[in-house]
Amino acid sequence: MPDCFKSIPMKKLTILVLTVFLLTVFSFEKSYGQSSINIIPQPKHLSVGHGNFDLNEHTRIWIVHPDKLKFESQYLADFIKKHTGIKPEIISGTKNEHLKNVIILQLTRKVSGNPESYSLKVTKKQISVIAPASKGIFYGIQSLLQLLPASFYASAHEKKWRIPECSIQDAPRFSYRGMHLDVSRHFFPPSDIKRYIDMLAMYKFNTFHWHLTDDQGWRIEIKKYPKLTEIGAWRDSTLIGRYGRKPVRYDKKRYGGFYTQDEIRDIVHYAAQRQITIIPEIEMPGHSEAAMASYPVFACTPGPFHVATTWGGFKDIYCPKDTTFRFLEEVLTEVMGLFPSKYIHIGGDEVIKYRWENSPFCQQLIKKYHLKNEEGLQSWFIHHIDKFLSAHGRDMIGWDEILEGGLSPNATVMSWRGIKGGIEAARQGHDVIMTPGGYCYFDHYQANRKFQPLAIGGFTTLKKVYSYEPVPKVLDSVEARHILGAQGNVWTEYIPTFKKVQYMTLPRMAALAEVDWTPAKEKNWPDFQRRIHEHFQVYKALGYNYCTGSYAVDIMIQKSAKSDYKIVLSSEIYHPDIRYTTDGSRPTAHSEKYRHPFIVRAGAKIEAAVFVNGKLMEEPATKVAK
Ligand code: TNX
Repeated sequence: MPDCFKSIPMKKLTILVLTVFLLTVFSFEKSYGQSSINIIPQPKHLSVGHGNFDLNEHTRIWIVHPDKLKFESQYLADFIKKHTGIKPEIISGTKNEHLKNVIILQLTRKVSGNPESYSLKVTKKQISVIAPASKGIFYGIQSLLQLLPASFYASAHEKKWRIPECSIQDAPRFSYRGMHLDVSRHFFPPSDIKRYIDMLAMYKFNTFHWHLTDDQGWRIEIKKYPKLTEIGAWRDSTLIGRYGRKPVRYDKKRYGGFYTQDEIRDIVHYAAQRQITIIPEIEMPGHSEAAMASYPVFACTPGPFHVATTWGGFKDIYCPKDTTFRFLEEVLTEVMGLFPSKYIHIGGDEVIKYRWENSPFCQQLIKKYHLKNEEGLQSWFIHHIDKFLSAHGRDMIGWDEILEGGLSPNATVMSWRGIKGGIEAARQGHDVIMTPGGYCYFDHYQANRKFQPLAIGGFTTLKKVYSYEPVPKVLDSVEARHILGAQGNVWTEYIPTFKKVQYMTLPRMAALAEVDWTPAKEKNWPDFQRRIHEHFQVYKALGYNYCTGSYAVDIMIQKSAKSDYKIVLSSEIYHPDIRYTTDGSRPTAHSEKYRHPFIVRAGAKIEAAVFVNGKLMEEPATKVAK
């Protein structure tokens, strides 16, 4: 026995040794366990056990009442069947604690809980998903499916899978967790929309904001106004390359498409089963060129107008005449008939006021109603629509421009031009959905543009999305309650295919899912990096296109001693092979490999870059220690 222990009595020593042993085992379990679980978004409470539940040909799904959780149990059974060939039997009856090899889906009697909350328990004998409502059960199933390894998703038709023992208590931080898709600039058929909804469901988003109309195409069938899709859904040509680049070139190909009302009903139902509400957006008074081309009588000038073939803003917008309002109300009536969503989005963004400024009719309206100017007229327009929607039991959402000239009483604001609009609206007591360009625009570049497919601009990396905090610091606790959550926007000017939609949204939507779901203090970037790396394997197995992220190296310089500096290198990439130099020379695949922080003298010039299989992935980063 070492001398230092000789003075300790035997009993105390035994306790000490035992404690050290247990602590070692416990911490090993914890880190081992955590690193085998890759759920995104990170659950609120998660603890990991030792063993596994074996999913095999004898596994059954157990629901207590045969008439409840029908969809959820079938969804789970179908998912397992699709990827393994195993067809779990669905049985029902009173829950039995002793039953082995079952996955129990159970609604609690406690109806007061958050309907989106759930608990998931995996033991060797049973898996149970318990929740106050089907929403929670569905999210519990999503977490359960993420406990399976990526190889499960590759549909290898293996018949035995291990699910790690664990216990999860979970509920979302925000009630609004959204993803948007613009189907006007480019059209995606119903089958793609359903794949998109599948992606949202995987990450527990509960809202799909469907941008259905814009200058470049009207995409929703309206029975009373058939020209909206006969004319408005088709453009003669599409701009090639970036907007503003000279010489301007067009592809001269007719392009378009729209969703029939039957298709829309089917998609709304598909989404609802997956606990996703679809918010339709019908743009007004701007972004309406396709509607003007279909029905020029609702414009301020006689036309004719054309469905836009290029991007950017257009000056022909709805003229606020009685007949225009009748038209919009009739359109919205059909829209409300198709979408049960409490919210209806009416756009309201980027209204070019030129026609209103030059229209005697509009100027007279401004005088008649003592409006300040065209902004006042915009506000008056939006108020009218707000009143109409409210009278029909719906709530209006608009982009933050609807703040101009006074906000409508029932409006919810989508803050996209930074966070100012959101702050202002919350202070006025309005609900807000945060979607600031710098964090939530997934049409932006996500890595160095030199190495990326064409995008609109910007630079919104995965790490930046992950770092987003939706509640602005300046709000007090009462105002902060108006922040319902955050949404990712996917404008499709430069996204012509669904494969590219996936590339632009994966993995950024996973980062946003964690922003929306996980308590801020539970967010952990290095752990997210590990988990998203595992999700990449799932994407591969599912055939999803995705971006591996930014390969840029971040050089952090900290003063350590008098003329010494500590250098810390990092990258968005999980376990990157970073090579560096300290003499200003360009790093190669054979330069010093970065393993841990190192010390340099003042004046050292650090250059560092990530290599994959010896290939330089992005321009080296450079910084001088000073
Ligand atoms: C602004 S965000 C728009 C869209 C464009 C987008 C491109 C918003 C409310 N309006 O019409 O597609 O920028 O990023």
